[in-house]
Amino acid sequence: MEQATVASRKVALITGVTGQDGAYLAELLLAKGYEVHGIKRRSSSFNTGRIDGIYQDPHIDGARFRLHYGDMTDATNLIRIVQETQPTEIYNLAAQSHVQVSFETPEYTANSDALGTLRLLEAIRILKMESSCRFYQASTSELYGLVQEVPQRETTPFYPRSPYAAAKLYAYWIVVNYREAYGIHASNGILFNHESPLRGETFVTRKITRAAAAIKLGRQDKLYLGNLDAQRDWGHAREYVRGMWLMLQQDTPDDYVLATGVTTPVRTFVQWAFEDAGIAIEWRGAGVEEKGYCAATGRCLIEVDPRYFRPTEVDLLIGDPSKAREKLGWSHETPVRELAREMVAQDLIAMADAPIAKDG
Ligand code: NDP
Ligand code: GDR
Repeated sequence: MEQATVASRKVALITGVTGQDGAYLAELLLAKGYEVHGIKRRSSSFNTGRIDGIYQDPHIDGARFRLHYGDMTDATNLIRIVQETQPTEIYNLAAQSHVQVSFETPEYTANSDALGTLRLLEAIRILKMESSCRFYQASTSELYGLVQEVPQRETTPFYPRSPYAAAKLYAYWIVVNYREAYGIHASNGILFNHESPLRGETFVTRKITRAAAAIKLGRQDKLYLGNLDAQRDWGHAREYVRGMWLMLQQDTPDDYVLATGVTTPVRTFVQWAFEDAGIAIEWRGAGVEEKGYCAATGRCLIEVDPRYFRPTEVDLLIGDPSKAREKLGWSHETPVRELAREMVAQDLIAMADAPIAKDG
């Protein structure tokens, strides 16, 4: 970078850059002229598929996108990366983000999602960057958990229902505390579910759109799902990362809900996705006996498998994004029905020669 002053430098550090949101955010910030640094984990296989399209060869002059090996469980590594990159904005998106998996790996989830957040905030303090570096925390509608109030807003009480949500609750409050204690410009984005063609394959929307495409193409026989009655407020990830950036452009840090204000049962999303793949579904039975049949052939294509039920479930999420609309000027654009259509269209292309998902 040339003679940029501290005030005009735009340097972002994104943890979780290889994930769905990280990929969209990196793309957005590069388009805005930022120098973007991302932390990726070492893996035995390639894990940069979502960001390959924006990769810049570091050997070429003027490259503005750089990746660093790191992990949220390694404090010294995080401190060193923050010191080396001197970011003006940190977006903490890295997390063990799968709710069901968190019941199986609760300690690891707490280490990466809760303590990982603390480690980054401490890096800011240790390096005396409290006034030069802003901080975004990927908080979640899972904090609301057991329904206390609908729609859920910034003032709705939290009641986490999984090890993931409990870890994110710690992260939420440590961000608030470091803001109040040390004056760090740190904000929580309480984001409701957001999806896209880049969504991880074991989250329910993508599992459904991939299966609808694979079944249509004759590459899969059946889709097994868990709780079809859960309701989620699903928006488009590309629009939500813009909200993250907006939060860090405000004069004062704060916490904001990003949501669409519309909720949809999992069962309806299944119906839409199969419809978009050209398969009309008829439902028969109820509860664990419920099955989805192809209306044209009578073949059973969808079956409930209790293995996918969670020990404690979040039944209903519907967010009120009024504060983000009024203070940030943010609102969602893509309705969930259109989102399902986009995801199925992409999966019909991708599934033509992709391997079939094993589990989810
Ligand atoms: P993804 O699961 O797609 O991405 C998670 C990212 O975190 C990946 O890059 C992953 O790396 C990385 N990661 C996981 N564990 C570690 C670790 N120990 N050290 C370093 N990196 C790690 O999540 P999303 O992009 O969907 O979500 C981004 C964030 O927003 C997460 O914190 C999630 O909990 C939160 N959130 C997501 C919502 C959503 O609907 N998508 C809603 C609300 C909050 P790798 O690629 O190697 O696995
Ligand atoms: P969620 O997303 O738990 O809301 O967390 P997910 O897509 O995993 O589940 C949504 C709902 O669908 C039900 N469900 C199934 N879920 C999965 N994964 N697989 C299935 O087969 C299945 N069948 C039914 C679930 O029980 C649930 O009710 C996501 C993650 O991105 C979090 O990181 C983020 O914080 C929240 O969204 C907001």
